[in-house]
Amino acid sequence: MKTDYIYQSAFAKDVAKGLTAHPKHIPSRYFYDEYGDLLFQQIMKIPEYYLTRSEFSILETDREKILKPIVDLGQKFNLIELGVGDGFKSKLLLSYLYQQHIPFTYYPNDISSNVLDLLSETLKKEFPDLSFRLIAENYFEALKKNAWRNDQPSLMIFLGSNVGNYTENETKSLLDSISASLESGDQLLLGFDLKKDPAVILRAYNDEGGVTKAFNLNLLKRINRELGADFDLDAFRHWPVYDPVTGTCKSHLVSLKEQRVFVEQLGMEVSFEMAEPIFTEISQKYSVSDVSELVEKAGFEVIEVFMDDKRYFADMLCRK
Ligand code: AVJ
Repeated sequence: MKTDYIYQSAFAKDVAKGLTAHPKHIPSRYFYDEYGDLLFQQIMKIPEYYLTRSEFSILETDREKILKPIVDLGQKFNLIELGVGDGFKSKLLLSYLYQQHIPFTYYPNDISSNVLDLLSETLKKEFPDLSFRLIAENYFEALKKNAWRNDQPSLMIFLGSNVGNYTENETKSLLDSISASLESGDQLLLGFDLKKDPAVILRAYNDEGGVTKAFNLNLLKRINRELGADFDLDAFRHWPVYDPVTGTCKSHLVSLKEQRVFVEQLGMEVSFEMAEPIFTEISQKYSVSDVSELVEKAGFEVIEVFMDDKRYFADMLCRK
């Protein structure tokens, strides 16, 4: 007889589902616990991980042009940010608006309440008069609750190629939800990583220093700690792959032997065959026309596309 466990958390439920699926998988949103947040902040600084620096340079160079259409409406507006993280890049936009005394309310969202607490401290220090409200939810929940709905226009920003963490169908439904949460005339700034030399892409997910490997393995560490599992982290290999046909970069943890892992809180033993993978993350790469098509299907028109000098990364400004 099979025992039915009532799982405590969404994490427990998703891990139970993912480790009994074929192929096994763990959703990438679970990277971001306290240690994972720290590792991701390190990743953003490693030489191979060009994404953050590329987007930073776009926002630094073009922030005035990017913000002009919303500022030109001449009204107080909502600046809603999905997946803010440490806000390192967003602060370029915030500081521009703040210094020009342009009125807006900031709604930073992240799945990690840890990262939002840290952000809240730095916002109060750096922008003492800024009005902001934290939204600690996953994107879909945040969009559904729509806590920013009022009669002001909105600019929603979704930076860092966070949109790349989804399958094509999930991306479509995420963009539909974004569109549904906005009013006609509202704007969206969407940051995405561009297709480029596959060697450059693969190195970004397989850095020499092994930070990305630690980030990936942190999923198993988290299952060990939060769900009482006994994963041996040395028995799994970090294995990213990039397919230049589809533009999909995928990360895996591959079992280096036949092994069994016990997950106490799930009352579950998980067996791995030799070389069996756990699929952990998608980081989709796009062409500008791929993304134009996606946003247009979700009911947006493209206003302008901003790129860095190397054309590694793009921020697309759209209007609903
Ligand atoms: C935060 C989702 C944009 O996919 O590039 C970095 C996460 N994973 N290194 C990405 C990540 C491995 C990152 N995003």
